[in-house]
Amino acid sequence: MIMNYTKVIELVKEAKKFIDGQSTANFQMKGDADFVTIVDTNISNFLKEELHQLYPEIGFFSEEEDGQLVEDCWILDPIDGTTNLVYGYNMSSISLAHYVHGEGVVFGVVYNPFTDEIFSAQKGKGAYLNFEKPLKVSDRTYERSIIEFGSGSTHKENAEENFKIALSIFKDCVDIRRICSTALVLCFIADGRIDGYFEKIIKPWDIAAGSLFIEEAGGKMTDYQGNPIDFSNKKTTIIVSNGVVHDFLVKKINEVVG
Ligand code: LIP
Repeated sequence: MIMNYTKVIELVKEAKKFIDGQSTANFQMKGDADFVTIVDTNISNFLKEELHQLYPEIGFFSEEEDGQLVEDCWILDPIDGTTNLVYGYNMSSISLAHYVHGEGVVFGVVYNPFTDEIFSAQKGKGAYLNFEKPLKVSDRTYERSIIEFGSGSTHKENAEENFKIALSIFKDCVDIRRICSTALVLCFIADGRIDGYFEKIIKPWDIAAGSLFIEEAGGKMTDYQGNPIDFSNKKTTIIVSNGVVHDFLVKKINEVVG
């Protein structure tokens, strides 16, 4: 099948219209500290419909429905960083990947509607910011690194473990960041802005598109044990890095997790 990914990226950009002018008060709770906005639902419905019209044979696996990973499918997070959106923090993204069984993620786009930055990649063809700037991870060692971590706001039972790991890493690196849109975090690592990230529970739609940027930009992504990520697993642990600090993160995490 010949894919027109340029058209797909245009659709993702068009979805910004569902964010513009929305009140930050327009949201519902899915659970403790877990929000779903009308924006998530509208973007999900819009992209699902448009992509289905373009490619009816490609399946759909997204945050707002309880689907499964199928042989050939789109993996969508309509808004990654929903809490940020609800609070007007202006750090959220739309994340879309095309996954093909046996090949993995073959295309990804992450769009930050607040900065108009578009991160995109096709497997084996490099990853780019705004179609021009090639993405490349940093070469910083852990002593010079900045590390993001997911606090797990919807799983407070893991708070002690998460913050113990973060404290241990914080003492050895330059600083810790909390961007809080994992899709954007992966873009930032791929673009060399920060150097690593870990989170105890992450979903496939948060990381699918970004995983291709990490691969194309020379970084590394594994679970806490150092194994490759399985996108059919709806709750995986994750470590992403510039490659240089990966062993440091695996070691620090497993000293705590044991
Ligand atoms: C969120 C992430 C955030 C991560 C949370 C959550 P949502 O996604 O992007 O960075 O720490 O675990 O998954 O729910 O805003 O799409």
